[in-house]
Amino acid sequence: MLLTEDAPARTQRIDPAFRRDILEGLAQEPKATPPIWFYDRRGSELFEQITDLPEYYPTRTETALLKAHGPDVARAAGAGRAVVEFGAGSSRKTPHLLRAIDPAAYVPIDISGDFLHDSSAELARAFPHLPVLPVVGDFNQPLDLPEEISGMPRLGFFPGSTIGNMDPGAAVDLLRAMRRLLGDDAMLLIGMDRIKDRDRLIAAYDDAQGVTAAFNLNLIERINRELEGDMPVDGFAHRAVWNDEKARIEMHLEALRALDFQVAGARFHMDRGETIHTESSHKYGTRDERILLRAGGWDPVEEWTDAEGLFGLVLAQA
Ligand code: AVJ
Repeated sequence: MLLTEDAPARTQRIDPAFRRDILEGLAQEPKATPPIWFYDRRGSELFEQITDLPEYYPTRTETALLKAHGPDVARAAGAGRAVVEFGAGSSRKTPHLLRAIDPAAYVPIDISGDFLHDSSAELARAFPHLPVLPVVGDFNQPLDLPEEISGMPRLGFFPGSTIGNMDPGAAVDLLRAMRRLLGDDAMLLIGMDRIKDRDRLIAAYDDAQGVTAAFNLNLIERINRELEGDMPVDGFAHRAVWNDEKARIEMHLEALRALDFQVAGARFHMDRGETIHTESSHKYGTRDERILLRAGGWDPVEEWTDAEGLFGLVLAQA
């Protein structure tokens, strides 16, 4: 064999936070892992594909709401704000908002530096007069906003129903942290997915083409590759269930037979039918949205929804 072949994957550095979260999550009863680890390169690509699926209504519904109601947001928020986007990633929704409200600066915050710098460069090209000031960081941890926007009133932007990934308690904590970070004269524009017909919800997380299944199962491949795991990919199936009591879609990886495997030198066993709970996506009713915001220190001032009431876009003030 030629020695000029690509370096083997095992020379890759182990991310200590990934290792810790996965080992703790698999040792837990019931097993559960945080959804942030879905988003390696492949996972991010699969998520982009999910947003285009016929069954996955949130992205296209929210994008249409932003297009239609950008001028309403501009009227309510006024010009000259600094827009601070939480979890900006590769957002294709942002241009609609920026075009409508003509902000003084744009601050995208994201944990993935690569993604952030690519998308910031693209936005800076599309809006040549707008200062684009990316911040690489985890918005669940304390962070600082750029000097350049000190003294400017802020508009927080938290689209995509990302808040749905959090349990209500953690969601309230995050809203309060945003309130503190953005200041007393801030506003917040947030997207929240509504409670609806359960078949419609389940289809959005268990699509006919199997893209969401591939997204969920990719976590196993990532664990095997990055944490020297030997989890059998064919031993697991994707499951999406509606937990009515907690008003959330849960994604699980279910063991199709009794499984024994190792991850980073630790041994694990799963019985047949046992699952790893990989994601929760909480849904909110129209009143629930407002209660959550108030609990988080924000007063709802206006909200917009589509004709079917699938998705809510809410503007709130500090
Ligand atoms: C990115 C958290 C908003 O919960 O709908 C999509 C992630 N998971 N399909 C969501 C997701 C499976 C998505 N969020």
